[in-house]
Amino acid sequence: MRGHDQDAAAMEDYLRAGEQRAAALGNRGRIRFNPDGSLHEDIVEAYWRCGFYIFEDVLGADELADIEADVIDIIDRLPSEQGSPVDAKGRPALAADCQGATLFWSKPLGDPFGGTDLASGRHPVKMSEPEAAVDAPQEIVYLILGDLQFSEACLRAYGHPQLLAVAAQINGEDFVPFNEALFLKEPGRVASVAWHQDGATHWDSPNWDQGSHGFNFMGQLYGCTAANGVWVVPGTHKLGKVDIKAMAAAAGSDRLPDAVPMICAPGDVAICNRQALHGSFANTSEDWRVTINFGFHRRSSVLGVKGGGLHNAPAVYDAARIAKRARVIGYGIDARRQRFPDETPFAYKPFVDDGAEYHWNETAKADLKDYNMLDLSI
Ligand SMILES: O=C(O)CCC(=O)C(=O)O
Repeated sequence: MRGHDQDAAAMEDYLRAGEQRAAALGNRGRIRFNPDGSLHEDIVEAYWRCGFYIFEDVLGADELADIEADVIDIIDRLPSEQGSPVDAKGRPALAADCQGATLFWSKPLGDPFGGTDLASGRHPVKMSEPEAAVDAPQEIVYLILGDLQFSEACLRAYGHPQLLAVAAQINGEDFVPFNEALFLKEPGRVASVAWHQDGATHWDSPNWDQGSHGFNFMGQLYGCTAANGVWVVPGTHKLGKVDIKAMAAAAGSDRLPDAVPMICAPGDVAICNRQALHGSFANTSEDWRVTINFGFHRRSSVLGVKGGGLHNAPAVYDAARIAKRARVIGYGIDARRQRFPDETPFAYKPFVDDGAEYHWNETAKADLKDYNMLDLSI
């Protein structure tokens, strides 16, 4: 049996080798558009080849400061323990009055999903669970769904004109929302996310292709490293469902040999195909990772499709449901316009076609409560 030190040394080698493989992929740089507004072909090629791309320097210093302030406030307002209606200061806890799924807890450095039937068993392999410090809390929040109702700064990032333009290029100008999440990867504490492919609905569709289950943007507040970041096995988004158990068995551990880390500086935003095999290790590093995660789909992947069950209740997604959920894009665009008036706001084609207008104000804020119960989860 391997000892703790051998595993730590093997992990260290794995991180360094992964960094080198990642650097060789040629899938990072600033967001670039051609004069006609199309996304630069080098980006399009690298995204579809690898299944992910790192957009550098997307969120500016002001925006990151806003997000940091909101994240600190969110953490401060978390329930004092799972199920508690109050935070550590005795105030009503964040999300205590929400009906939708919001806070996800795990034991420190644990793996809540790997090797279980949870989430339709899509995380078949248990990740290694390093020992946490004795003074670590019993459980910590590592993931918050529906986070735009708790953070205007995250809502404004959601309305980022260049990111929405990328979404229109990848998923079509009538693209639709998926969901939003905040991953809080506290150093020395926070759990792994076991290897998985997202997507539940279209794996066996006759017209399945490499983009059927959309993508997630992953904006980085503090940046991310090989040790605390998300790892991806490049190209797996093209392969259909891969045999994760067999891959881990062949590797002899959870260190899949072809995987690469998404390495980002503060303000970088990765785009990651949801079909790509990906996961993250328990954060035994000394660095925080805070990821502002938001995904988009092709309308054709969602309209008339029965989804849900993983993030919210199952339902058939009709045009009215999609339009209602897409109002959050409108709020994001307007919230951003108010904070960054010099930017040209994104024009979302479905709003232009319908003449729909959304204003970010107190009524809209109230309207965001539990908005994620309408997530378009496929
Ligand atoms: O941020 C992470 O650690 C995992 C992200 C992930 O699995 C996802 O967005 O699907």
